[in-house]
Amino acid sequence: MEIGIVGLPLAGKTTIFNALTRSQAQTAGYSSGRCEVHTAVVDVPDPRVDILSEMFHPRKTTRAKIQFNDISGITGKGQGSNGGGLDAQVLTALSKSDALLQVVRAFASEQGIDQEGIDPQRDWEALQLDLLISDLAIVERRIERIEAGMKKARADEAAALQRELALMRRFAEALEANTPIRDLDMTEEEQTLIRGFQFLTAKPSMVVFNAAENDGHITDLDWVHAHKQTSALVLKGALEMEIAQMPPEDMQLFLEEYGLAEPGLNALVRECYRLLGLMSFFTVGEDEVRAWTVRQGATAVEAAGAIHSDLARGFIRAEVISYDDMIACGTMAQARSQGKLRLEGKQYIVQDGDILNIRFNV
Ligand SMILES: Nc1nc2c(ncn2[C@@H]2O[C@H](COP(=O)(O)OP(=O)(O)OP(=O)(O)O)[C@@H](O)[C@H]2O)c(=O)[nH]1
Ligand SMILES: [Mg+2]
Repeated sequence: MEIGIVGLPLAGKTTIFNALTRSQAQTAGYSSGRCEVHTAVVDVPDPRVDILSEMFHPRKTTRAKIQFNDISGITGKGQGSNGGGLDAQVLTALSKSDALLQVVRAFASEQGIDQEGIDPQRDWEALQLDLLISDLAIVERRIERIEAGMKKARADEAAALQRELALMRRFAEALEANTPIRDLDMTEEEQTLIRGFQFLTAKPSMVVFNAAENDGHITDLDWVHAHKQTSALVLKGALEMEIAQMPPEDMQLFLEEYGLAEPGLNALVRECYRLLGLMSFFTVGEDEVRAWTVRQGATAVEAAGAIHSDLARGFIRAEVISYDDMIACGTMAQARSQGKLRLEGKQYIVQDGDILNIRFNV
């Protein structure tokens, strides 16, 4: 899973990337406006993994992971540094993202971009416009190609092209009215059809308002939540970066002092995970306690496949216990004697937090 961090120049993308990934990428004194990409993989914070690890004392504890890509180079002026649409490099980096983390400046900038003051809604809309324009260009090119292709298409092909044309025209109309593609109702067939296009406004989006340390007054986020597959939260980027770079002991003290249970970033990472429609199941044992990622609604055999293709191929049964039952029982032996371990078949729908043991034979 990859999340692309995007935003206008100097919105604090790299600051939030550093906080999320404990990296030390250079934050900007000024913006070059060029495309630069920083990449890092982070653990998904999950207290359940810590608790299971305390219970089983494994040699190794492995968390679920998400990759973040900090992508600069969107200008918010309807053009890249080359003057026409988004830079090819930016577009490539964005296209392979499964979701976008949109950073919006809500702090007073010292970089001379603040003549017009702090206006998160204005900045967010400027960012959306770049994404909308990029999608519209792809849609328009596709419409031209379909129209050309229809002239020489056989009857059976023509019907499929006709359907796609109708969908693309619907997208064009929506995008021209500033509506992101993810707001539209689509059938499953239509969703499959558009997957290859990697439309930017079709990607689930997490909007982060990067607020100043002494300022918590962004409260109205309804205008963001009005969009589908869109979440919003306020984060103090500079402060989070400081916290993330502290030694663990200092971090604990600092959080206590401010009455915080955990860094704000943890909630952000979890929310990204949810927005992507993902969940975790666990495997436990003396060797390893591990969180695995599957999409919500995955079956037992799909979960087995996430561990190893052999486990899916030779799947016999899954031994399943819910996280809560496991905690209540305390040990696997107790769970077994209390009959809390269930045997489930291939089609069992895995629940978030299930602990699985796959029986297989290859
Ligand atoms: N006061 C304050 N300053 C911040 C905050 N976040 C970022 N900054 C400052 O804003 C400037 C730009 O931050 P970056 O994180 O480099 O912004 P960026 O979006 O990565 O910039 P580009 O990559 O050039 O587009 C830096 O000087 C940061 O120190 C914040 O939450 N509060
Ligand atoms: Mg940057």
